[in-house]
Amino acid sequence: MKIERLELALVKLPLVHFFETSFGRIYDKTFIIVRVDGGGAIGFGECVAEQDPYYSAETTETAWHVISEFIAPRIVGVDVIHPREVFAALKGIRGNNMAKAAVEMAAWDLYARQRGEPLARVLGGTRTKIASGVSIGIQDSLDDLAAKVEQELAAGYRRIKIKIKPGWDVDAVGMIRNRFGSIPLMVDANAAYSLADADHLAKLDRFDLMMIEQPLDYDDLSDHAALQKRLKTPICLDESIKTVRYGELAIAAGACRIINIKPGRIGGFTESIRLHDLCAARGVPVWHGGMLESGIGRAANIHLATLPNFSLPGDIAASRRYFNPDLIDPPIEVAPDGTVAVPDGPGLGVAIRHDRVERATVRRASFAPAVV
Ligand code: OSB
Ligand code: MG
Repeated sequence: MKIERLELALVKLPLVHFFETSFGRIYDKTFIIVRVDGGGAIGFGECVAEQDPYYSAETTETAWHVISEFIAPRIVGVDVIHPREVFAALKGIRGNNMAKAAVEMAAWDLYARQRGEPLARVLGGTRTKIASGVSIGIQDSLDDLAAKVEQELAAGYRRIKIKIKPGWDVDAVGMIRNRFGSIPLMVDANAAYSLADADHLAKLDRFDLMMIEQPLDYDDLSDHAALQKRLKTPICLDESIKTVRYGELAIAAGACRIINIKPGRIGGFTESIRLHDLCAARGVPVWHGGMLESGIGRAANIHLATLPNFSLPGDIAASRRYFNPDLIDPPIEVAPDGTVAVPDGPGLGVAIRHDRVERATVRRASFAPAVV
């Protein structure tokens, strides 16, 4: 397989509803779409780096820089036998996993389309539908939160996750338990607490949550291990699991009992499969995270989530919660039973509306091998 050309588009889209986490509120999303051409086929990838370095150190601009200056020269025009070699071929570039993943996942899509097979199949997945959960941001009031929870339960989602931060935690969870009973419920703190808050976080134990996601620092493992000893609620790590190696260390340290896999965070599909397999071997369940992706990145997530150890509902919800219209048509829908069907066409298996991508594009770049 050879990538003959690589193109980048920086796109900006308004969100249907603002999204607020412990690190801030956003009203729109700016992200990079990667296109790779080879052997008469085209593959697409979406970079999950955000505009600001608040979830992770990477931003859309660092990803643009690293792909343009360092990844494209190592990948474009070079023979790689299989997309699983792409991450290893980028070993000389430290970190920058979101930039690497966007290109690696586009290469997987290209490979699958060249073979005429759905991405799920080439990744080794087996499911034809996946269980879907929602991530509900911090709202302006508990009444607004209650209205959101009601709406998402009515849509069929199989679990509710709410974002928490100091001042928006125990009362919000208590309100949901009071009004909605024993629904599958979890919280995500996006690193908003410290170990000094352990007694406060232990107040969540009585609500029988599925898990608490990333309560402590984005870079931490050892404080999470100490916290897990003091909590009944399982800890799930997101931000802290930057690589497969960190996943291994976190499990060994007892820093978490569950892991959130986002291919962007750990460098793409190949590394995600390695982490998935490692967790399966250690008896640690995983679920697929989300980064408010457009239909392009969302479809990629759906395919990966067909692997067997994705045994908990993921943050892979319907397009209409994020963008209207989405960059794909038809959009991703959730069925009344809270599942999302896996597209069965070649590659990502969704129809990209290139006119909409075009209209949302604020900058582009193109890379081809130098002509000799
Ligand atoms: O922590 O999982 C997170 C969105 C942006 C950055 C970080 C996170 C999230 C979400 C959204 O929770 C999940 C979704 O795509 O619905
Ligand atoms: Mg998270």
